[in-house]
Amino acid sequence: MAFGETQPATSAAVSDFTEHGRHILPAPVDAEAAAALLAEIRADRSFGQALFLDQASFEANPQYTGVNPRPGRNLLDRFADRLGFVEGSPMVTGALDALLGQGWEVLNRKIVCGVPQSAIPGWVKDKIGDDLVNNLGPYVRPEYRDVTYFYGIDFHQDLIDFKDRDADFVTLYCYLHPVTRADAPLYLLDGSHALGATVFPHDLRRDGEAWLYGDRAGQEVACAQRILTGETGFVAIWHACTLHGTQPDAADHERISLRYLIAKRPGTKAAIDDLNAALKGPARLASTRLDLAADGSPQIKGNTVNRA
Ligand SMILES: O=C(O)CCC(=O)C(=O)O
Repeated sequence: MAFGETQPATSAAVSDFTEHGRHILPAPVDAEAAAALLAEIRADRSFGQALFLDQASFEANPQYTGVNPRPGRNLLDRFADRLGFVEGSPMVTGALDALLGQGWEVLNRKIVCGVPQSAIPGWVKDKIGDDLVNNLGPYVRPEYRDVTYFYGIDFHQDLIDFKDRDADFVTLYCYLHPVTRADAPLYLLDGSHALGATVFPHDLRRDGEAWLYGDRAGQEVACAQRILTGETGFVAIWHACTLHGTQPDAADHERISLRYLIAKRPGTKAAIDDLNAALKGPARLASTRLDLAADGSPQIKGNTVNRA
């Protein structure tokens, strides 16, 4: 899939990616269209406790994998004709053309919800504790798994879900309403992409306002933490090796965003290739994470981003 009309290359996207591993659009995309989409999503779904399984049903058959949106079960597909404000935005297509070359394709797109504490049943809170990846999919009723629900996620690279694949794709995130410090904004570590792909959980130490990030192979970079608060229609794009995460939503309402993964067309040459060739580490890994047991359940505690 491609977004349609392409635009002239935007070199700010490439220089931002080279230096920081991310590009933040200079202005929001159409905020009215974003708010209209949000209203339709909220009319379709209430993001309260009714999302969740009861404890007995969960315990009877815990499912830790296959709990995210997938083809045929993706609420955003219902709103496909409302996405022109992102997919047709010249700022978006220009940045993607510059980074990925023409003919890039959407690997997937979905709605992501930061669930507020008030909506999470006590038994779920007890279970997730200090887990690293609080994707609430396992605890959500199957019919609502057409959205990804988070209660925070530790610093990670989006390559985490793609073992044996090059970092030849980017993530695009769009806020559908204003996101303040209380609304689980993304925390992004500027320049962390430079070490290339490393295994989750990552080697991170706080150093004053910055983070020291190591690749466990002798290299270390100091990264500034950038908190992505933003207005309705705010869009950020980041490299698949850029560390980012969220703290639990502290507001009394959910945070709703759109998340796209967008890849270079196979066999083409683009700026992302030069960028990946200049990384100080690999652009792909055979094994991307160590935090899960064989059934997909979390087996490591000690979340870092919650201490940011
Ligand atoms: O929306 C969130 O809370 C986390 C999203 C995120 O980090 C991701 O989708 O990779």
